Amino acid sequence: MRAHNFRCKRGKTCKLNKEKTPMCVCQEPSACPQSPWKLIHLSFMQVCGTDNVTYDTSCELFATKCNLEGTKRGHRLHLDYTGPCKSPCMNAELVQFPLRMRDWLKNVLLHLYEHDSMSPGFLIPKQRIRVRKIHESERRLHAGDHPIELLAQDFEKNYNMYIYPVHWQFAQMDQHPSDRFLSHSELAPLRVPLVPMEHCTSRFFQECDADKDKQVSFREWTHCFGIKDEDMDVNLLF
Ligand SMILES: [Ca+2]
Ligand SMILES: [Ca+2]
Repeated sequence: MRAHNFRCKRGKTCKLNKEKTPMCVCQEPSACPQSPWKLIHLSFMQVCGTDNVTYDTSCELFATKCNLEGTKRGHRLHLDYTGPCKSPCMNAELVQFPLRMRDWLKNVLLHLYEHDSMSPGFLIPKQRIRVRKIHESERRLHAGDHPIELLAQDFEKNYNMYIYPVHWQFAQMDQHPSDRFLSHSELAPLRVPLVPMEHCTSRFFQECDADKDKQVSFREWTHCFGIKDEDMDVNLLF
């Protein structure tokens, strides 16, 4: 293989050995290209790792992970979100997280439904029928920044409206592969829209993984959002 079309995975860099054969070796974090912003003290390139350490660039994070290969710390280290690490998630915020997220999921679906009514293509027919029921309900809590008490109250009163959104989000993410388990990388796309609450996202999903097998099963997911066992329905995933 020629050196110029040889690619290494993140955290590794290409070196030629004595036989002039290219090989991938761990990159030295200090050899990562410097963020151009560092000079003016901005944090656009910074990322926060699951170890709650701010890295100047994602290159530094992946190089660090590579150098820790085979260790527990290395195995656990992933890119958590872009930007410097936020303050740790407090217990009181953690309790609020599923309430806010449940409400947010419901509103995402309702928005999709409204767009879909104007120009179809956002939802498949089965989904449209399910969301129509939520949309038609007179009692729905309108999108907005509601106090936690109101969100908790609404969940009790209108519990049925939240069942499908929780299923829908699971199915959206469970695609690589579709095995009814969410891996860390399947959960990753959810971090982006959750920016304002992101400092609780990791802790929430860590605690969601009740049996600590590093995957969030369908059951663990629905439990985390307060969906009862009898309302878990694999048919809603399609
Ligand atoms: Ca999966
Ligand atoms: Ca699990």
